[in-house]
Amino acid sequence: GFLLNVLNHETFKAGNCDTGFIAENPELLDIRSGADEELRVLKYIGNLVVNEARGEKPQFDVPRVPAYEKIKNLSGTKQILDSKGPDGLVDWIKNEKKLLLTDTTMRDAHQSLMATRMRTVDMLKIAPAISNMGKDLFSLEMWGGATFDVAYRFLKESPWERLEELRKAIPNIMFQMLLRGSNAVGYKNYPDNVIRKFVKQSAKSGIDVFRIFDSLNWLKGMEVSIDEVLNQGKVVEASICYTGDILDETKDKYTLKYYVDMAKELEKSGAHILGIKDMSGLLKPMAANKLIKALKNEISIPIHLHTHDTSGNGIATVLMAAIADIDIVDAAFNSMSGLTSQPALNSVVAAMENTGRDTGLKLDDLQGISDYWDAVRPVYGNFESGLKSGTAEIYKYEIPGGQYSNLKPQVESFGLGHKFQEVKEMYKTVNEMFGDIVKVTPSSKAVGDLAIFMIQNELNPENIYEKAKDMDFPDSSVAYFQGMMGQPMGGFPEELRTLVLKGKETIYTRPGELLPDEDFDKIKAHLDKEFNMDSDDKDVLSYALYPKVYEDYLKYLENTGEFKLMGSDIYFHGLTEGETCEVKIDEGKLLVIKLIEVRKINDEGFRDLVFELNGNRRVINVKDES
Ligand code: 3PY
Ligand code: ZN
Repeated sequence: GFLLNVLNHETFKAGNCDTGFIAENPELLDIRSGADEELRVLKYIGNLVVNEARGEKPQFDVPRVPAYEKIKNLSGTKQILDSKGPDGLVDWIKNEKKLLLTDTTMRDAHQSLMATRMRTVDMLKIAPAISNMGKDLFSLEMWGGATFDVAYRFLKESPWERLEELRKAIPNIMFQMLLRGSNAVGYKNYPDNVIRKFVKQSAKSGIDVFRIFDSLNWLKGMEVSIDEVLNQGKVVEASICYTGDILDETKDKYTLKYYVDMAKELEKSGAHILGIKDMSGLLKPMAANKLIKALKNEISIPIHLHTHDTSGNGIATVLMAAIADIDIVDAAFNSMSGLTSQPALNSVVAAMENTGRDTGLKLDDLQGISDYWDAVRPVYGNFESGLKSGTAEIYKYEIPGGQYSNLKPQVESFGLGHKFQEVKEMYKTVNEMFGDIVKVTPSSKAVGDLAIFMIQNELNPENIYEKAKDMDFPDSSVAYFQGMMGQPMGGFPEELRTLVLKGKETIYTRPGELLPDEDFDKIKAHLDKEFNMDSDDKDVLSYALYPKVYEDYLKYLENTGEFKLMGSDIYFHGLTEGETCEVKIDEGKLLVIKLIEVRKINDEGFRDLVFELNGNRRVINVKDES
């Protein structure tokens, strides 16, 4: 690479270099920013063109950052928290008449609409505008949930870098994450020292508000994370996961009393804010009004509502909660809202204008940001679920928004695409077989995986005990019945537990009490040796949470490259013949790439691709996998 860099350098070509030339141009010695890096980019695009996009590339609008006036000394909820601490922040919330808003676009909205695929570049570009025009937002939910894992697994980028870069770009609005209690940002319980280290590092990297939940509403599963967030001096938003329907008097499991009792327990645990996490959008408008009113009478900490718009009733739920004096609600910029995502933020702002609970946010400003996301979204179209309208059947199926957008591809990957409706019916059936449980990551995954397994093997609640006697159940079913996701209210159904576990034991204590501490020094030594790196706490944590995913990510960077600055239209769709694009490979390093021609496949199954790169002709060959 080095020689090519030098040979291609303008000064060298012009014959103007003396012995100081290399010393003055040290970047030429940097292999990763040289011709090797250029080749990696061409290979990445070439592979997309030949093997994925297959010449069909839609036309995309360029997402435009709206014009705004830079405000000097921007100050927002972040400064309130930093100067007054969580208790001071709580006092401030209590004195606010405004309906406070959290924007979820950079976390739950894309998790629920486009399988969590939004890339950091698309967030960073709009971040300064959000910092200015969204300065009166309560918080931005922009991390946690599935975003951690998907960043490494599918986007090949670091979630930590996303957090830290956004933090720099938005210094004034609180950052909020979704933390799955003892499951952190994963699908299983982790040792306590992993949970504590993860919380500590997340706080250090920029998270202010931790929305903590347990997938079975089991308080013990939240204890360690709550305690560690308190240790870090950050905001504990302890959450109840809402399921069922408190308006239905014939149901006696998830009643108003159940939620009020849990809220009181969470307040006692030291929570600064109570979260109501309506992950599937089951909280009907009148139920929201009733629930918030009751909670307002029984607890004194502020309340923050999170819902999904799957039924189409989301805005009504938000407004009925506002009437009942909810303090904070979640919403997403309009172009990223609705359906399995959150209710529409701009519309909520409009609805509250000139009322006692006016949000103080400016609609014109918000429109500019929404327009930006509107242009970003089509690039991710392949990851959308195809749901076109709100659906009231969600009240029957009780599938979380984030899972809904993933379930279809998951079902398709088993070759059961034509049986999606049956899988949804089976999801409901499995929930009943489990004894009607709270369904949210990871308990929802246990239900979903078993539903698919049952359809796949033609099982039903009647024949399963005979027919599946010798079958290995999905890992998530086994983990669930082993008690590794915690304890469900009402216990495990005995016959099903025995069938699934086949002699394995169930634990009835907190898994963290039994799991041995993670050996972080050992992980560091392993990473440093295997990957020739000087790993830091973030690397070590990523490995502790997802060893295989993290190693695959590191190997990908080594073997294929890092394309985090490449525009998403190119990253997902490549180029068509005759098209030119600019690819940033480093700050201030731009490649202008034109795809001239895709040649016919040769006898070895390769195709030559002719590019022009910064004006120079380059031919690479790519194996055609079709
Ligand atoms: C998550 O855990 O990622 C969720 O969004 C659950 O609703
Ligand atoms: Zn959600």
